[in-house]
Amino acid sequence: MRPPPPPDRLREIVGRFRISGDVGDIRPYGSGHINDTFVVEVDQAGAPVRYILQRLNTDVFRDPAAVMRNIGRVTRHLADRLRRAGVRDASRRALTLIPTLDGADWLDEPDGAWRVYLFIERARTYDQIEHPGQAEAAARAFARFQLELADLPVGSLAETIPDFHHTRRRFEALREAVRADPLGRASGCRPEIEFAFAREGIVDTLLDARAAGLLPDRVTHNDTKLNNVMLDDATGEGVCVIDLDTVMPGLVLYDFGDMCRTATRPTPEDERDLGRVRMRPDMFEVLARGYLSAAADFLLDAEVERLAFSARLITFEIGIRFLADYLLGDVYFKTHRPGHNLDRCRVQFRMVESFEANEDRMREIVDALWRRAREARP
Ligand code: ADP
Ligand code: GN1
Ligand code: MG
Repeated sequence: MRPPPPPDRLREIVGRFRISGDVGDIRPYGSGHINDTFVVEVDQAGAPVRYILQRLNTDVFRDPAAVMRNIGRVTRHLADRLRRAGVRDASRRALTLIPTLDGADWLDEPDGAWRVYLFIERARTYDQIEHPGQAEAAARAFARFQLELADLPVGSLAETIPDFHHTRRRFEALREAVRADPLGRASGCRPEIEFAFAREGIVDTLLDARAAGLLPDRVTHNDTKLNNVMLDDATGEGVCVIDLDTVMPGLVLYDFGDMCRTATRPTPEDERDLGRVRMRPDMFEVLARGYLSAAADFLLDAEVERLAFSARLITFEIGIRFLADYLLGDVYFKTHRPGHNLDRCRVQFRMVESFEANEDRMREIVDALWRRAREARP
């Protein structure tokens, strides 16, 4: 992982974007696991204006030009749609890239790939769910996002991380990490390794269905955790989907599953008191309702049939990624304490158990909502 950039360097970078006014404080911001994010305060003729400055993690995103081409396409596509629809607060509803002095979408520098976005004001992200309305709002926003990108040709976007949701490859990567065990950590997490190995049977399920032509590739977000959508402070509505680095062709099921992973759990992702970790069926119900309210128009039966399962699969996949990273010495996800990735893995595995125990009920909920949505169709 790269050392944090010194303050002077941040100021110099900001100076190379088309930002007018007097630049004030630049501070680290947010709780993402991948990129370096900063808030930039600017005084524009007496009006306080904020921007988000980000250094893309190029260890994770090996082709930053491809990432930024995707993001340019997606943000412009969304902005065009919003403007055509006459939406007045369009710049709060889709991310807006600020160009560099040369008119580019980003800066390619030896210390990283830099970009600046307008700061979405009067809205915020949540690391953990506080009430069911947030699950519904977040799911509706992510579904709308899929819907609004449905007319963008799938082939027009690059795969920014190859095999990002290839659960089989993620599983084999874990097996390899356990075998290599470079830091001797495997002996301290045998129960977690056994938990993972005992569930190999699920890893090919969606891959097989996709290979059989049952599940279409669509433009999807691929990182739909709760803190990647901004909820309006006043209305609670999901105003803007953010963190677009992994928008690429994929299965809608990965997006739905990751919403369930993060928006049905009443604790942080790294909760140490595992007794508190569980999926809440009431949260799942409103989440599924919010998702189907916008996605029912384009989903296929084959996708809907797998919605409940997708929660368990994606939570397992992210759990084994945390476990593999712990074994390899915490080289991928940012960590803030010893054993952090193992704590995160334990929470995911606890959630997998909870999804397993509730899957029949989750299916019933989805079936009932889907029946109602189909009856309401013209
Ligand atoms: P990461 O890939 O590291 O998760 P994100 O793009 O999700 O990075 O940004 C990290 C956090 O910064 C988000 O969770 C959100 O709170 C905040 N953030 C990102 N973009 C904006 C924006 N345009 N306006 C306001 N806050 C933002
Ligand atoms: C990372 O960037 P962030 O923090 O939103 C990760 C996701 C994981 C998530 C787990 C590019 O998301 O895949 O699901 O952490 N992003 C990348 O919290 O690997
Ligand atoms: Mg994020």
